Amino acid sequence: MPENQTKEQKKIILSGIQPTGVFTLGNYIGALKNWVAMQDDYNCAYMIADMHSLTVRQEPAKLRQQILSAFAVLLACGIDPKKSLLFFQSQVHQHAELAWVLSCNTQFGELSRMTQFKDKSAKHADNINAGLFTYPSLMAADILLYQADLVPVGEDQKQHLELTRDIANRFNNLYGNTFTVPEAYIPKVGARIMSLADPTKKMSKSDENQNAFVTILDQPEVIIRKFKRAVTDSDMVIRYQEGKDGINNLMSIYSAVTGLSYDQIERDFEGKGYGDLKLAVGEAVVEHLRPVRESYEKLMKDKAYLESCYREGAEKAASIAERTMRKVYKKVGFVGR
Ligand code: ATP
Ligand code: LTN
Repeated sequence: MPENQTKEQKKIILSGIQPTGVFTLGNYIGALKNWVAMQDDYNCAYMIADMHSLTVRQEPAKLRQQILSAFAVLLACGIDPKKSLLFFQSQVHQHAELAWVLSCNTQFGELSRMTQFKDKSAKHADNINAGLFTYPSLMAADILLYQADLVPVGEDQKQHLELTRDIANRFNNLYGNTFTVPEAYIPKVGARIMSLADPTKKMSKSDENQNAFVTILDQPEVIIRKFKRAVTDSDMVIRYQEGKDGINNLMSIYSAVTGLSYDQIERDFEGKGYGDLKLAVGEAVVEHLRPVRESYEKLMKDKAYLESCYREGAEKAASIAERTMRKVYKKVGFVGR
């Protein structure tokens, strides 16, 4: 990007993350690290998707703690509130407002085809609520409110993004040009970090098995222990190749945190065993996450600073969102407010 490109000319990025647990190394390598890296080249808006997390039953006191903690983690990872918009979804009322209008422009059949809805309703058969079903309309609102050009998401969210594009195009055709039609942005590195307990499954913060994931805030000894226990295979050679899911995963984590190529890692570990690799990965992850955890601990002690950041974030976000919302209400025929 040319250096003289102004803030106004940069493309707009929006992404969100649900505060449903402590963020994992998977969230960090697959999403947060890229969010931080994109701040200089794009106009970024990052959101704690607290409203989305209500689609699954949450305990209120715990949720509040997780939301605040998630905000501090994003700051600790390097999201800079001077460069990027950082806010809580629930503090910008336009999200709920636009979600309603968009849900009236989303078809039952479209929502029924969403694989996340099918998966989550199977998993939470006792609570298949309307929010779980209309979740993609709220996600579309998050994105379209900010006229985002690009949306960094993982594979699992691509279908929701396709639907967002369909909704935006439909609305634009029906009411005249209103929304930027966004594109998915799939970051190059760290696409999928796998579970340490079952390397054929994605590492996920809601996994019931605590040994399956490392969180950004785990203490060094916990990180080392979890890596020592990581499931591998019965082979002995450290090589990145098909069928060696456990070793491939360890190598991809090691590469993500050290910047070393697979070739280099294979050379460095020639003649060494799996135990050596596990320890080296554990130690590299500990060192990589140390400054994040230390900064997080400081931030959590300064509630006044956190509050000033999220208040300001919500205010700035609302002023952008309100511009879109006025346009939308006018287009659909409401009397202006
Ligand atoms: P949950 O367990 O609550 O479903 P999750 O840990 O799978 O959550 P999400 O909140 O769905 O994470 O995802 C947040 C972001 O982190 C998304 O951009 C997603 O692509 C990314 N992400 C999540 N897990 C991984 C992973 N294992 N590897 C790489 N990226 C990941
Ligand atoms: N559904 C996403 C979180 C999310 C999001 C968004 C991502 C909510 N709104 C808008 C990108 C853009 C998830 O569960 N990972």
